[in-house]
Amino acid sequence: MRVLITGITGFVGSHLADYLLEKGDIEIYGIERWRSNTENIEHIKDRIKLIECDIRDSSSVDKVIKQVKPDKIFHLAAQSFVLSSWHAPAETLSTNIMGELNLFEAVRNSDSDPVIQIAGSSEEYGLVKEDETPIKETNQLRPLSPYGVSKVGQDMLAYQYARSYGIKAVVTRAFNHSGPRRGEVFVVSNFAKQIAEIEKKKTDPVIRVGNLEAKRDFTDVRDIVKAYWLATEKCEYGEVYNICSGSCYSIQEVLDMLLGFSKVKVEIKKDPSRMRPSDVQILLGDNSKFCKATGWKPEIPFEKTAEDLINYWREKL
Ligand code: A2R
Repeated sequence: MRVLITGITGFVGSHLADYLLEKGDIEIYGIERWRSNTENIEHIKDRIKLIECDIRDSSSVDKVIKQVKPDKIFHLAAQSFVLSSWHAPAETLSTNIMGELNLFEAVRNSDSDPVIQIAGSSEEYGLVKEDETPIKETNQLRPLSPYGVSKVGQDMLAYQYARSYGIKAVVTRAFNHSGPRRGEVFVVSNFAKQIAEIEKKKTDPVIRVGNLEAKRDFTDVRDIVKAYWLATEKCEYGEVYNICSGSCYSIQEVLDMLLGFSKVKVEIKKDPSRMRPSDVQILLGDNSKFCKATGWKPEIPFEKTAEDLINYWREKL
């Protein structure tokens, strides 16, 4: 089987490649840009094939599809950070929506008929009312960030291409996920890195934080990539599935958990630059549709994810 992973140099893409290599019998192709940081895939570089491609460039996406002839595509490439989307809304919308459009058009104009997993997000739900949790796939989408809007666009495009052209797209709406290699701009990883830096006396014992009240539903990235694989094996094309643990922690609780793995004494300081113009207060998902379709259930407790992440930063620093 030939699998193409867009975004293979990223957090989820690199874990997915690890998982598929372990499964065996799969040829793995990934795209990279000339300025991609390939640190996350350094350990597997001789076991995968990388092709240069920017998903915003339709002709290079065309070439990749014609060259690889994939049986499955995991479309993970994206401007993935919510906070950046406020500063770069046009880039977020164009990378995420136009990138997917380029991929679908390339598949449509080729002889390949791959199953395509599209990485949607819980951010699509945005404003969620008290009586709407745990959130089901049928919940109204009220995105509260340019990133959320871009993911709604990706989601709708997948639906339309599945219905109009029979593209075998499955949309996964993953809730928060974390683990080793998570980019330092993401909250859990950022706290873990700050703690590791304080332990190594690289900075003053002060942790800078944004909104600590927000509640999020966390899953380990290693469980998430298994779910993405199952989505391509067992889910219905043109359908959308929540992927989440079904329980949630406030960001304050996450910070306390991380601090519990360390002996440092710290001061907590609010940093206004980490606050968003509008924030989603609670994202707690209902994963029953996906679990029923695939038999998946998350196996790694969040305490383990948090501990592995802090150890990752200790080693990296
Ligand atoms: O920045 P790079 O060159 O290392 O590649 C990133 C890739 N990417 C692109 N690839 C091709 N053309 C582009 N214009 C382009 N822009 C970004 O997407 C990297 O390999 C990946 C993003 O990785 P992370 O930021 O670590 O995101 P993560 O957490 O792995 O998210 C995967 C998917 C995304 O669709 C998120 O929006 C969703 O899951 O949550």
